[in-house]
Amino acid sequence: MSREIVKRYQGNPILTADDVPYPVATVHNAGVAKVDGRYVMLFRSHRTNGRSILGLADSDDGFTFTARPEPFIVPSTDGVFAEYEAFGVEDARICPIDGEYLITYSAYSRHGVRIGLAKTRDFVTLERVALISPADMRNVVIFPQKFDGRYARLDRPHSEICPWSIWISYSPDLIHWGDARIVMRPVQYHWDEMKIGPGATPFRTPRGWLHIYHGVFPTMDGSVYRLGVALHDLSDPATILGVSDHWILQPEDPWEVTGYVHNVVFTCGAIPEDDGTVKIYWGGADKVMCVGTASIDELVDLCIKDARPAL
Ligand code: M1P
Repeated sequence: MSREIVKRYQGNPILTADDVPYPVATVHNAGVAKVDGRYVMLFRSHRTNGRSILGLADSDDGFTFTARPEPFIVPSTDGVFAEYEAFGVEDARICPIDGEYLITYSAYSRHGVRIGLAKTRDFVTLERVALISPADMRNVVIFPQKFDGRYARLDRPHSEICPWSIWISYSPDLIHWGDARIVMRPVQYHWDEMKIGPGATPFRTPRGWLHIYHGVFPTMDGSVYRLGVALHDLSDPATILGVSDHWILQPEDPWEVTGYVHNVVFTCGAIPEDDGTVKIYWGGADKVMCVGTASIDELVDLCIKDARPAL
């Protein structure tokens, strides 16, 4: 089924460690933006010490990417960012809003993992804004629109009582976040029963905000990471209109089944196109980058016509 919903690009994988002109062991989990008609990919790479950095690659068509000569985001050496990024920066998401690009990323240190926020206008210079979560938070995506004057984000706190669910919170200034509530939980004995997490930056459709997320199922052979899809109300993103009962993509190609971490497809970016399709980008087995296309209408239909409970 997943092969029919997301059509894999025949040239996958589209970017690997061999394509990067500095030493890295992996290329995966990239945020993607369309900038003046060109595609910019902000990909994660493990260095050979196991810690991660973020690099850039550019493309005219969204399929063929060329990596830039230097990494774009490496652990900071300044002040509070240096303290909380010492173990690496991971899994960036890009949100285009108000003429600039907000970048959320996981910041790792001996204090745990939390979310950093940076911004750029041109993907040449970068300004770090703030660390915007406490520890034990990964996978934050910001909606590319304000709601009643506030920014909104999907985030992924974790607790023993309610493991790895998707929450929403709001901010007047991108720095201070609150008014948090849960919007979506894993479903017991379902393909996403172990954990779920925000994936690609949500994008607007006539019927709602489409959010492609990841869900994890535990097996005797390790965890399987798949992608699913949820639809949020256009004016109130805390309201979920539907979550597809089915996954839309699962590890099938050899570079998704075997790699740095086996059986993983993991998205941080998707680009809606004018022809009614969306390009979905995913890391394969935490080692390579892949892309596929899907019909936006079909994804929305899946959320509405064959839904599982959100909570
Ligand atoms: O190895 C699979 C993924 O595991 C983590 O994702 P999550 O926190 O949602 O379980 C992350 O380390 C992610 O980068 C990785 O792809």
